Amino acid sequence: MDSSSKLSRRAWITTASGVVAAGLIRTQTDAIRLDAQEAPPPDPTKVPGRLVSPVGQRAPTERPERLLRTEALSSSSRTPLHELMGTITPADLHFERHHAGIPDIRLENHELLVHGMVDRPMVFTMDDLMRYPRVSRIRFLECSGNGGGVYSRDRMPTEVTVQAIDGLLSTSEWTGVPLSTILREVGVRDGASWILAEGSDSAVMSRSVPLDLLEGALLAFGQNGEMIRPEQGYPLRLFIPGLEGNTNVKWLRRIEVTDQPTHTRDETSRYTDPLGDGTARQFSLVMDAKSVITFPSYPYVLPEEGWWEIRGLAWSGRGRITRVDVSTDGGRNWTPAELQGPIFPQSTVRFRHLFEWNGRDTLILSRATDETGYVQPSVQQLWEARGPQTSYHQNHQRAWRIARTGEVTFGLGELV
Ligand SMILES: Nc1nc2c(c(=O)[nH]1)N[C@H]1C(S)=C(S)[C@@H](COP(=O)(O)O)O[C@H]1N2
Ligand SMILES: [Mo]
Repeated sequence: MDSSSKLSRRAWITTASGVVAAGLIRTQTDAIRLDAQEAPPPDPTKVPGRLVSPVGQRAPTERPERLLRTEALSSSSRTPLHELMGTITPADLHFERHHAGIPDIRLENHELLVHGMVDRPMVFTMDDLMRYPRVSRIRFLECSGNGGGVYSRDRMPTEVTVQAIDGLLSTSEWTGVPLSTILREVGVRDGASWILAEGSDSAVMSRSVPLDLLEGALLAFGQNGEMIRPEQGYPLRLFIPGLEGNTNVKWLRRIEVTDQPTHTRDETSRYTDPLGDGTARQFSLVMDAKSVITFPSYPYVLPEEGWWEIRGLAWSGRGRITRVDVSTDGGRNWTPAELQGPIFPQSTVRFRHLFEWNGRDTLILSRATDETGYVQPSVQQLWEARGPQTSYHQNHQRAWRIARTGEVTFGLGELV
């Protein structure tokens, strides 16, 4: 590419909406960041550096237009998984999903009511809650609607990013008070088996969760070292490791202990899975094991053949990931990838696999296995289990095609 087309492309980027631009400018691999460069700065050893500042910022040459949550104007925004490293999602890139906007809540006014089948119904201020012993846990959060765009046989996209497909996934270090501590304070009565959790947004989003899935649950107010962000539920959210995103009620204001599910609007009108045999299942709350390749993926272009590192993320709501296999021949042969430790339960794990691209048309896939022995299914296996239409829990294997030109596109359609 000559420098004038670089310049004009840059001019276009600054005027177009960041969302569109982020999708269009990626014609280089992440190894080669040539475009959108300013004139070179002076020798940094010869001029004084910038002074300290109260809040840090990203390097301008990291092209901040890439580090955007897309679909920022709808009711969800997605994490740019293909632009991130390691496992932790920067808090400002955590995906967002809300049913009626982000409420404006002040710490000093927020209260949590815990009542129902308990000995001592109690109201907790944030000061009360923040005085209890805390824990911090690195855990993923995934919307069960994630991946919805790549399930239908008739509609397999090709020019689509991993962000657009699976960006309703993020991982943070969450800090809070174990829910079990607060349930001990109020004294759960014999016979209780569920809770109802309710948010103070204008959707008054509420979900029922069985007590026996709440073992690791947190009343969370911290995210990656700072107070949880408004988008993530400031000042308090229920965080239930491994369960579908929707049960992680944000802006949490009420927990009612019950002996049955409440069947709220949010759990009857949505979040139910049709099964292949014509029945449906409700309360399929645990997120099944899944993996995605984040590099190479659309819109990267491999500039030459040779050794390349396939990189991605794997996670399971049922515990630890024990194994990720990678195929570089469309799913015929599989090789174990390297897993980056430490591996936490219900957290994303970074996997890496070196492969030598021979310049031919290549279809790459990944397949996760968790500590229960569950193996991420192929799309055919999932269709068989769940039928042709389902809106949630589409955790089947994904594929990327590397064309002879080095261009990478979503490749699942070639296998079905
Ligand atoms: N009160 C409330 N809690 C909520 C929601 C909501 O709209 N209101 N959305 C849910 C859904 S569908 C998901 S996937 C997660 C998203 O959490 P995040 O926005 O922090 O990523 O929050 C859940 N908790
Ligand atoms: Mo969700």
